[in-house]
Amino acid sequence: MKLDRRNFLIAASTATMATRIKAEVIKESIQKHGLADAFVGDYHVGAAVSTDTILSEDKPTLKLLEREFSSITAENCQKWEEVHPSEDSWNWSASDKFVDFGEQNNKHILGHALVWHSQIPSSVFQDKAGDTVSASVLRRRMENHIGTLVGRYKGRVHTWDVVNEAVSDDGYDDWRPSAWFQILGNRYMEEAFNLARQADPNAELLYNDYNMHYPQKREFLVGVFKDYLDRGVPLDGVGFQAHYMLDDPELEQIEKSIDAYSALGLPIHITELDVDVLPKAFEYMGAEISTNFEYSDKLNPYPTELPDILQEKLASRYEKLFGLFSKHQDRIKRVTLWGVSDADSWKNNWPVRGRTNYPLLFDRQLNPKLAYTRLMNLKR
Ligand code: 9MR
Repeated sequence: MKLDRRNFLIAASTATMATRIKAEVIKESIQKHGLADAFVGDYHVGAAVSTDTILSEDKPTLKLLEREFSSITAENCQKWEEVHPSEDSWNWSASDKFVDFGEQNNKHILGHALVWHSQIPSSVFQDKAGDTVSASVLRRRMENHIGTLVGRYKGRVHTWDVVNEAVSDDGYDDWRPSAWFQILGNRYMEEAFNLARQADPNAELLYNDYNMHYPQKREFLVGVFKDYLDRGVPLDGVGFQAHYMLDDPELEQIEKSIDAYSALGLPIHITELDVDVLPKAFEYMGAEISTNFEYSDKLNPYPTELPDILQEKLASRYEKLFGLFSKHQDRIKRVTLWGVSDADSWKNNWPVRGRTNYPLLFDRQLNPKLAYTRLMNLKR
């Protein structure tokens, strides 16, 4: 066909119409059936919710959460320094709203994180003179914190990340030498689980950590968990944070860890999934937030948009990850993304501040990315 002006206009408007119809079909199917609906037979699909989303009542993000996810995690608002900034003060505003939102929308609600070495006032570990507190004082403070926080949401928060990141980054085969460990010894962890169980006997209690695919970490934690289960420490499941890169870790490594932990009879929760698409700033692959690298343009190659080829790589990575999770759906209870859209991901600032990263399933305008469509297609 000769492409004169008239034919060109007809062809162009047909093409535009086709694109529009396609976009509308996708939009409609998204609105009726979100991601969590698509995976309903396999596991919960969740997202972390920021304090800002909750406090500013960010309608578009909340609507998207309602539609797409069946589970929500408190990204920051229940961390010690936010919810319990000093010994006698509690800040419930964001945390209460978060739980209310979850209940109103019938979500599976995740509390995060009761005992962690990070995001906790240093005064928790000190007396008024600034000296390190005794074990009994710290134990009392932990008791008060867990009892008050878990107690407040008894029967409402379904699952708690009880202890977060207790393993050392040095060799991954021993306890992290945190203030918790130094003052209470390794029993601080089981005490935290016992206290959480006392505060809400029906809540599900998890251990949560990054790099759960590392063999040394796996071996160390499998030993700890076996001992807990033998002695009746109330550990109900294992959280893999899953802060991944496009090509690291390999699926095989992740699968070995799924096998190892679930062989103990413990269900697995994928708790903080995201996929970093930017150049690696350094070899360390954890999520210890005190490490940070200096910004350079070389480390921030896509400040305005992600090239198609990487969009494709990201989609394929997500497809493979969810494929693996669904293969093990009898052992995996939940897959939670660490954030809703690329705009609110911590990955824009870690391990290098001020980069533009694209780690999640929704773009900065809250539109579904190619990775989202691929995941929906897995279930069509
Ligand atoms: O995403 C969280 C970010 O907004 C906070 O600034 C940071 C420090 O509180 O924590 C981030 O979430 C972390 C989570 O609580 C535990 N695992 C690692 C996550 C990424 O650092």
